[in-house]
Amino acid sequence: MQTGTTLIQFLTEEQRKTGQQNTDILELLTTVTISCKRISSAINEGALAGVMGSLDSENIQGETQKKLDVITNEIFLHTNERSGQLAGMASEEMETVYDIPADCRRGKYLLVFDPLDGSSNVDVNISVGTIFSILEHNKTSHPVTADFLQPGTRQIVAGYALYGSSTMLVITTGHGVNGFTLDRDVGEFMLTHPGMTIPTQTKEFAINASNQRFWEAPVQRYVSECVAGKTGPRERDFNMRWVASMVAEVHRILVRGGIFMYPKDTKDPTKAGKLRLMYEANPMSFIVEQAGGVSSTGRQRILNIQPEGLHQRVPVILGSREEVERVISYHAAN
Ligand code: AHM
Ligand code: MG
Repeated sequence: MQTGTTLIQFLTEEQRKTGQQNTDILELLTTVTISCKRISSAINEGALAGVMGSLDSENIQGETQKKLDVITNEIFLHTNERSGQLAGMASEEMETVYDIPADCRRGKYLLVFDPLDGSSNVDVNISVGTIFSILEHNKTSHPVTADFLQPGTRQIVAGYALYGSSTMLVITTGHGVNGFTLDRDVGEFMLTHPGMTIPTQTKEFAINASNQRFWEAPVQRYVSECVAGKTGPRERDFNMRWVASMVAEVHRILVRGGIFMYPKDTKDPTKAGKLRLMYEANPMSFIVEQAGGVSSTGRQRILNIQPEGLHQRVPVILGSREEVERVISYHAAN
């Protein structure tokens, strides 16, 4: 009988092969995956569970919170605080760091997450996701914000769950990228997409074109050349997609290639970009690089950025190597 490989079986075997045995991380990832399964159930029930719609509250970024933003944040906090492996957590939905309650065993890791990315899509039944990143906290002190502000190169694990037509979990521990699909009958994420790699070339780009008038010259040039297609300098036609769920866009790029851009623009000069470094750009950049892609602000490798704040925003240009390198070269030439 073909039984398949569960996520934890796969990671145990990966640790054996790489000689990096670490049962603490496996325990932590077990509770992270339980959180994602719980979120998947809440999203699947949708209106039946009375979880759709917005609240009157705003999060730290001044964005209206969806009921599910708050519910999924609570699920992530309260499932993972009992893992025994965490010193603290930080999330898109909380202004400050979350200390592990006194009655829970503490550990040496920090968990940073966006519990419901793309939440503007949730009421219209379009894919959303959860993004997470695990960092080390090798101190006995209770973590403060400064302990979280580690560059993306220091991530131990990064992953996302995609709540789409099926629920998937895609993860890297620094040894490539592997995808798992939730088998609801047995309640486990099963290996379905081993060794995911991003094709180096692509004919598909993703950007919110309604911001075009605010883009900088290098992005204007790149997109206008794509749109010109066969008749322009690229001499081939491109296709465009925009889901407005970064998890869904990155997943599409991992499966069939592409370039995703949320670049720096002049729409709000106080913001360096829209997406957040710690729990969106860094984990996705770790995954993209591990799959053979490139991730940059246009001027700097995202993983090298020294964070200055938990909710810092950065421009994001990621995906197929040849296209992202072209956009970087347009920035350099500017
Ligand atoms: P969120 O975390 O508040 O959902 O915001 C992040 C999302 C990304 O998933 C997506 O790429 C982007 O915002 C879409 O922004 P826009 O609505 O400007 O197109
Ligand atoms: Mg988000």
